[in-house]
Amino acid sequence: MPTTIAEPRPLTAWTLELRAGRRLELVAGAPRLAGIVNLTPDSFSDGGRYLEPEPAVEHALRLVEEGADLLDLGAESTRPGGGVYGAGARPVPAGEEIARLLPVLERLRSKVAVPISVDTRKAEVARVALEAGADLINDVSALGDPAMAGVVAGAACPLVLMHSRGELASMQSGIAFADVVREVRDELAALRARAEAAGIGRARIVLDPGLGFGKTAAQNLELIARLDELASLGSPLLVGASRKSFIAHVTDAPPADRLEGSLAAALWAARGGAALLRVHDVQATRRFLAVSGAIAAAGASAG
Ligand code: HH2
Repeated sequence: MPTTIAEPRPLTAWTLELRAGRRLELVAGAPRLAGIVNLTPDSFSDGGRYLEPEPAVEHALRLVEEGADLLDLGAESTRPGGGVYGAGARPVPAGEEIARLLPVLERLRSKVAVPISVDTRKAEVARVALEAGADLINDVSALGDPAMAGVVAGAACPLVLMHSRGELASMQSGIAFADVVREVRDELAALRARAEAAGIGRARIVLDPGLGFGKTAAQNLELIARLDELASLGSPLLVGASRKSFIAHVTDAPPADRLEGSLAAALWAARGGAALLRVHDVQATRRFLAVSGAIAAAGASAG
C-alpha cells in the first residue's frame, strides 16, 4: 500500500470488488496509480505512439514494471474541443474503437495481473471489453450512452463516473460556474445517484472531477486545491491531471514536457484525498509520492 500523504487521519479506505474474484484496495490520500495507455492516433500528449498493438503492449508492460497498480486503456481520444485543442478529437465509431482495443487488451490480459480499466463512452465497447477480461469501465461521459448502465450493472464491475458539462466538441467554450467545487460535487452526487438507480452499487463507483473537461485552467487548479471538499461525497476519487493543458497555463511547456507540473498536481491531489491518479509517467510519480509520503510520515511521527 502506498504511504499516505493526506491529513487528517484516520483514513478512508475502500475495497473495489473486481471481476473474477479480484480486488483493488483504495485509500484516500495514498493514491494508486493508473497508467495511461492511449491506443489512439490523436491523444493530446502521446497520440500515434501506441496505435499498433506491439508498441502498445510493450508500453503497458513497462508501466506495470514501473509500478502501475492498474492500466487504463483508451482507444478514443476525448480531447475536448472549443479551447486549446481547437475542434477537439474526432469521434470514433464503436467498431474502430473495438478494433484498436481488443488485440491489446487480449494480449495484456494473459500477461499482467494488475486490473485493466477501459476508458470508453460506448456501451458496445464496454461490453466487448468486459467479455475480453477488462476489470472496470472508465466512462468520461458518466453514462452518456443510455445502454452503458445496463452493461456495467450486468457485469457487476466498478465504474468511474467523470464530471463534465456539455458535448466534448464544444465544452471548452461558454464555461460558467459560480463555485466550481460546489457545483462539481453536487453534479457528481447526482451522477452517482443516477448510476445507483440504474443498478450499479455505490461500492462499485469511483468519482472523478474531470480536470480539463469543460473547465478553465483556474477552475482546474481550484478543484485540485479544494479536492478534500469532494472527499465528503464518501466515494473514492480518481484525479486525471497528468500533462493536461492547465499545467502549461502556469509553466508554458508542450504535453510531453509537463512532468514537473503533473507531479505538483499529483501531490496536491494526494493531499486532498485522491485514491487513484491517472498518469502517463508512472515511475516518476511513484517515486515522487513515495518520498512525499515518507516526509509526511516523518512529520506525523515527530508531532
Ligand atoms: N482524462 C483523459 C481521458 N480519460 N478519464 C478519467 N476518468 N479522468 C480524466 O481526467 C481523463 C480520462 C484525457 O487524457 P488522455 O487520455 O491523456 O488524452 P486523450 O483523451 O486525448 O486520449
